[in-house]
Amino acid sequence: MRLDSPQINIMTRACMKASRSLIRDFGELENLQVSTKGPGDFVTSADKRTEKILIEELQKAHPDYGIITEESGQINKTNVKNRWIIDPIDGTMNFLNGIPQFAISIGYEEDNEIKCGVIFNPIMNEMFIAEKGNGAYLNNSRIRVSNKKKIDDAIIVTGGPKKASKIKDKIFSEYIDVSKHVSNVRKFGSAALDMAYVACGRFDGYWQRELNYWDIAAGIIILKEAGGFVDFFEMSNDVPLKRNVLASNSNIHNELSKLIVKKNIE
Ligand code: 2AM
Ligand code: CA
Repeated sequence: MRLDSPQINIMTRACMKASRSLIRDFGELENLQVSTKGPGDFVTSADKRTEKILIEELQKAHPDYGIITEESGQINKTNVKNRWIIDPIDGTMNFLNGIPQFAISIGYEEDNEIKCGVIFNPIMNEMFIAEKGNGAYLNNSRIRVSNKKKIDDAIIVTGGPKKASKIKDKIFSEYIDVSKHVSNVRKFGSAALDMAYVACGRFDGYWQRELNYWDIAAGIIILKEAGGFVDFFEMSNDVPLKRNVLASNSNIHNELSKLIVKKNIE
């Protein structure tokens, strides 16, 4: 069985439509790498183009829903009951450098809880979808988190610090600590895909600080429905859209959490 509720259909249709222009733009980048202006401005407009298509498609179905997006901020702010959370290109730096590890991410939130999510890597043609209570899928197959039991054997993915981060040293020291206790740590550059990869067992766990809600909204439900655990640690109530995320299979969650959270409480 694959998910086919109205909400999921709206989200996947929007994703497919937006991905056509995104794939074209990704192809164009090859020519721009050699131009003097460089690809920076082009990527910004690819981001905006993709977001515009997503918003148009989602609004066609539900003009009244709230929308939180990376590029345009908030739309229909007063509707906080039903909201789409959109990241048009998650993994922008990969996209910019011609690395096919990026995705469109859309979460659907109802009464402050994420109910459905879609993460689509258009280059690999991999679509991760989930709906509360109905499981998580990669294309047509049900997915589950890995069954790895020992943290020493785990492959963990992470991201950051971003350039402007004020806690770079803390993040690097965390990276060293985790590296010492696990089989390997990787950095792939797309928070949405990192979470999706934990959901389908390619990685055993993931953590990252200083993310925005749109980076992870869809990933939250995909991970949960795949049997994973998701924590937001050391969150500040002043900045509700900012998140520190820790996600993994249930076997290693406690140990991974001890490595990261305990020693960083300020
Ligand atoms: P983005 O590609 O949409 O910017 C990379 O480690 C991951 O962190 C990506 O998912 C990236 O999303 C996200 N991220 C969020 N804020 C960032 C920032 N200021 N700089 C770099 N990556 C950021
Ligand atoms: Ca992002």
